[in-house]
Order: sequence, then structure tokens, then C-alpha cells
Amino acid sequence: MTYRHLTLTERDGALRVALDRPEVLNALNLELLAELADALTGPAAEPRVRAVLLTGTGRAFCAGADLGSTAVDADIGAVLEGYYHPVVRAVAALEKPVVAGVNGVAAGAGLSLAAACDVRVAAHTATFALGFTGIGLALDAGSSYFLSRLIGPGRTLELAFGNRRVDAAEALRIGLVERVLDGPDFADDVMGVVRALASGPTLAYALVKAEVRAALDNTLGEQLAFEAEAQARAGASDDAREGIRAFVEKRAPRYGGR
Ligand code: LHQ
Repeated sequence: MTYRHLTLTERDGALRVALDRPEVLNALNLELLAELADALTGPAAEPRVRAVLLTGTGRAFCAGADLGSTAVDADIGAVLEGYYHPVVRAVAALEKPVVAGVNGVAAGAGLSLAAACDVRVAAHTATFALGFTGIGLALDAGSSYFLSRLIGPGRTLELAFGNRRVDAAEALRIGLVERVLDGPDFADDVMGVVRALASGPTLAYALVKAEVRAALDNTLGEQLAFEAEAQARAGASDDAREGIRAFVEKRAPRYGGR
């Protein structure tokens, strides 16, 4: 499939997926969302791709739902189920790290998208706003689920009620992003972060991702069992053998991802 509203570039096992509607700050229309679901279940799921970067073209990450093409009388529930949820589920289902490279403003469902990714790396100039209540809407596209877990229920409610803009420093402090990059070339620098992940032990990363997701719902007993099973799989992998061998031989490991 060729994409109209996405640009895909691949390097050293790292796939960069850039939302590409800069004239509307990469606002999400239905066509873009369908393309994004396709990219995340097709190209991003290819075994040769070992880490994924989701970012934006131009000065924004994503300004949320395209308010120009969203009819006020649309069945938003059906739009969410048909177009937004497949994207959120696809990110969760990818058995590899998915990094949101927040290059600029992330608002509304754009912030939901960033929150659904495994890790958020922001430019020091990035800003964040929930947006939803600013236009009389509730949280959607996974934002209430992920933000309650990332920054806690109180902060989620404060940001949703106030709909204020948060800068990168505050986002880092409250746990809305995990890392802020200060350099002048964010696009290059964040791709460097993702390329480093793409050379890591991909199976172990996938198992860690599953463990952390499961930990949010499991009891301690359930989680210990989950970990034991995951570790049995990791321990039997080529990469674990290589990692231990490299440690003993005092050299950098060369991971094949399995
Ligand atoms: C836009 C947008 C946009 C279209 C900027 N759409 N054009 C809702 C409904 C249905 C289904 C599912 O889910 C949802 C959930 C949501 O996502 S609700 C939240 C929707 N998003 C927002 O409320 C954010 C709206 N945008 C803004 O508040 C501002 O644009 C932000 C704070 C993002 C950026 O402000 P500025 O940096 O000052 O840029 P700007 O406002 O001048 O925008 C630049 C252009 O982008 C402008 O077009 P123009 O032709 O005047 O240059 C905007 O109209 C356009 N744009 N966001 N969501």
C-alpha cells in the first residue's frame, strides 16, 4: 500500500512512520488513521523491523482529530471503534519497541497516540494539551487508560479539566514523557535512539513489553507466573546466549533479535 498521509523510512531495522499533514499540524482524518493502522500491522510488523518510531512532519506531532473533517453529528463511537482503536491496538500488539518521537505539539487524540506508544521521547520545544474538553468532549482513543497509568488519575483530571498547555520540562517531571532531547536536530537524534533499540535483543524487549502491560492488571502471584514464563522464553533465545557470551568475552553483544 502506498500512503498519502504518512511517510515511511527504514534504516538499520528502525522504521520511522511520520504523520504527514503538516498544513493542519498532522490532524487525524479517517484516511490517515486507516493508513496508520495498515502501516502498524503491515510494514511495522515485518520481522526485519525491530523498532518503530512514530513522529510528525513539520512543527507538530499531531493536533488530534481533524476538526475540519469531523462532522459534529458524526457517530463518534463508531469512528473511534472503526478508525482510532485499531491504531491503539496495533501499537500494543507489535512485539517490538514503539517510540513516540514528539517533535512538536501533541493535542487531543494526538496525545492519546503518544500515550499509547511504549516510550515517549520529546523535543525540548514540544508541548502537550489534552484539548478534548476545550471542545466539549470526553477523553478518547485510549487517553484515559494510558494517562491514568502514566501520570496518575489526579494529574489526568487536572490536565483534562484545565486543558492547559504543558511544556516538555513539565511533561518530563510528571511522567508524561520519559525523555527530552535538547539537541538542535531532534529528527536525527530520536531516530538514533530508535536505531539503538533496533539493534537490541528484540525478543527480550517484546517479552518486557508484555510483562509491563500484564503487570498493570495482574496480582503479584499472577505476575510472578507471567514473568517466569517470559523469562523461560528469553533464556532459551539466541540473544540471551549471545548476551552472556559477550559479557564473558568482554565485548559488545551482537543481537539478532531472536
Ligand atoms: C487543525 C487542527 C485540528 C484541523 C490545528 N484539525 N485543523 C474528536 C472527534 C472525533 C473523533 C475522535 O476523537 C476526537 C478527539 C480529539 O482529538 S478532540 C481534540 C481535537 N484537537 C484539538 O482540539 C486541538 C485543536 N488545535 C489547537 O488547539 C491548536 O491548533 C494547537 C494548540 C494544537 C496548536 O496551536 P498553534 O501552534 O497556535 O497552531 P494553529 O492553531 O495556528 O494551527 C495551525 C493550522 O493547523 C491552522 O490552520 P490555518 O489554515 O489557520 O493555518 C489550524 O486550523 C490547523 N489545525 N489543529 N485538530
